[in-house]
Amino acid sequence: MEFLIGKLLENYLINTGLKEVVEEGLKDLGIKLEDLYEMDPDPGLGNGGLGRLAACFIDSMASLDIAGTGIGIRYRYGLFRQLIQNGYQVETPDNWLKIPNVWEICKAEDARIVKFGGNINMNWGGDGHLYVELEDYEPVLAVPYDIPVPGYDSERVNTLRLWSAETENSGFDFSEFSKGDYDRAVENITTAHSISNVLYPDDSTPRGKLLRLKQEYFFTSAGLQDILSRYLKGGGNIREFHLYNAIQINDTHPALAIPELMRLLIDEQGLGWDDAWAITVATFGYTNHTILAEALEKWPLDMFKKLLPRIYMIVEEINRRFVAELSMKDGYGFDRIAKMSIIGDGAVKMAHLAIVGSHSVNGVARLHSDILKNKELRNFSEFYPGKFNNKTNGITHRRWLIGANPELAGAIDRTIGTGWRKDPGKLTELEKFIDRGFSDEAYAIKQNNKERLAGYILKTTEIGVDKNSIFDIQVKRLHMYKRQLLNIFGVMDMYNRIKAGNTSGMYPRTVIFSAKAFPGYGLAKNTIKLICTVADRVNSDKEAADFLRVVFLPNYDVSLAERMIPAGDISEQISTASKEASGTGNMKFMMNGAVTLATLDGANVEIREAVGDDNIILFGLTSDEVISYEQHGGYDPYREVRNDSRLEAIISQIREGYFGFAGKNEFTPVLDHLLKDGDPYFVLKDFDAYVSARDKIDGIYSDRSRFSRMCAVNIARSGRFSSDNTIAAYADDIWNVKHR
Ligand code: 26V
Repeated sequence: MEFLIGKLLENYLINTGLKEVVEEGLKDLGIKLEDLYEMDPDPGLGNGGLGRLAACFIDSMASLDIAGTGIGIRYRYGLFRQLIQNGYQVETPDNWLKIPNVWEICKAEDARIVKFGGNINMNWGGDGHLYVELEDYEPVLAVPYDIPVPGYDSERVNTLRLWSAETENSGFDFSEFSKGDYDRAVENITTAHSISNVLYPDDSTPRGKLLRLKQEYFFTSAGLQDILSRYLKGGGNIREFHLYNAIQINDTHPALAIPELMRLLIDEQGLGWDDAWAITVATFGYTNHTILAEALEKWPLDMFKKLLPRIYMIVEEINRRFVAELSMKDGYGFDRIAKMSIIGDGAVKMAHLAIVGSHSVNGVARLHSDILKNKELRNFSEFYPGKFNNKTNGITHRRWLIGANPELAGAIDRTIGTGWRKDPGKLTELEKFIDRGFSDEAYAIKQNNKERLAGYILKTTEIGVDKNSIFDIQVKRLHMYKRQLLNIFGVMDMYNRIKAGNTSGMYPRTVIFSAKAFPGYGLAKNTIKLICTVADRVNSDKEAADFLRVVFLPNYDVSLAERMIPAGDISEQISTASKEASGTGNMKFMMNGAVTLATLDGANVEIREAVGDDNIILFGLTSDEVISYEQHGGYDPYREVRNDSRLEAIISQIREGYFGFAGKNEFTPVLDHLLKDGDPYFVLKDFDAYVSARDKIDGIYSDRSRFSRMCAVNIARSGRFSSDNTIAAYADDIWNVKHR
């Protein structure tokens, strides 16, 4: 449901190998390629890591010569544009299609009808087959727009097919128009269009929820109809569908594809249930991207039934058979079955549907997959041994190294040749050159990138920063579990030390944040305001100028990530252990030679394994410790504060407005979260360890050769996090498809 593809022109030039020739040609015309890049829109058709992962994956599939299509929605408005006004996040629409998108091709001839609502008409044919038809439904026309996805140094060009919601026969109601009701005359058009209007509308209201469910069925139904009809047109035998088609569902957002394929096989192709089910399960794989309970999709039964009556019938039957199967086995009593049921507590549980309807269920980093298997989804992994597996995420080195950091890519070419561009595993060949000039060269390049970022910071925020300070960067969605709050607490402590004249061993530091908060997530927005408030105070204090600068860059998106990541010295990956499924920003920073400051969470665990304890800075509770606290009702944050005078100072400073605030009790939400609500993400508990880890960095950074060596080791060992490896593993283990 999300593809956060970023700007395309440069990616196209890199993958087709045309960059140099185009650059030369444009030079003759007096045009700079960079100026063209500026004009290319950055389609924000995703929220964060999940959507960006999908974009890296389609790049890797094309580059590994795997025939594959990305299926999504052509949102009229992408994720909101974020402004920061007086320290507050303000959301404005991202009207990215204002200028026509030159990279898309409308394939009107491939349009499909998606049916909502209606009544079911059933009758038994003389052949013993139950014929089911939908009547009086609301038809919505799904029109595909294709975006080409060329592989790197490959003949293959795959497709990202994004569906737009429109109406059949223009949808204009002439009789209403003639009666003079002009609003009614276009009502159908407006209702249909609203389906592909915006990415993830707020689903906290019943109306918003319904719209999201509509979006999910809209693109899965259109996508599945498309896949099936192409297969049949190409002469495929329906009973061998699963041998030639693999469908990977990216989180549960497209999980309706499972009952939709059942519907198509049974109602339209005339297959019996058992055959259809065998084909369906063999076709689907499901990737889980989070264990946070609030992000697990559950649809209220009445809404589901009304919007998708035939799909609901099929889900009920899938569940009936699943529950019957469970009850045949020893050890599956009423309680356990109730917990595993697809339908329960008045809702359809999409994760359960996805697990039952797929032959593979994977997490996105080893730790995450282990937690799924042994804890969150234990009931299922015991019932389906062998279904559960891990596929650690990856990133495309083409965008995140070759594209985002051309100077570093050039230095790597000069050091080990260009073979790594096609096979990023070869980056390990850098290892023997680290102490023979490569680490110095990479350090110098980082300084240039920092200088460029400093220019951007000055231009956008009017804050002057020093490229010789440590660039300590945290960029990702704003979420309490990601703990931007821990970072800003560390900053406040550093500031207090400066004010107390206690600066021995302190190295100048620029702490940089960028993050969007979900519009309805009050605590996250309160955290942004706190960061901006602290930044204002620190940056306007001459006494702090030599040691500390704090920057919040507005509107984090793929393009801003490409500017920031190559300029990072320290990559902040500080989520509460067990909460971040994988993280992929951590890999992007590593590949660009930043040192990770990390908890043992998500893929940080595997980054540590790759670089060794000497080349990463670890701190904080482990996931086992966090889980154990959670099982014993948490811990006492008040005690933590009482025992640490630094925390006491910070908490009372925030409360009393020492850093400034607009109104009284401005930061009550954050303070209540930490104290009254028991600090569910262990910010106060990990504070001491975090501050010590940051102090340790000061010592390391001031030893320039040691630090640049660490950075170079990170670059050299980052190849294993190329999404080419991840995709090769999906292809081998789940899709059973050959690749380059
Ligand atoms: C769920 C919902 C439900 C309500 C509407 C908004 C919304 C938005 C997103 C989600 C699913 C969130 C899952 C997710 O984004 N997981 C991230 O996936 C990344 C790629 O695997 C991974 O690196 C991150 O650690 C993980 O948080």
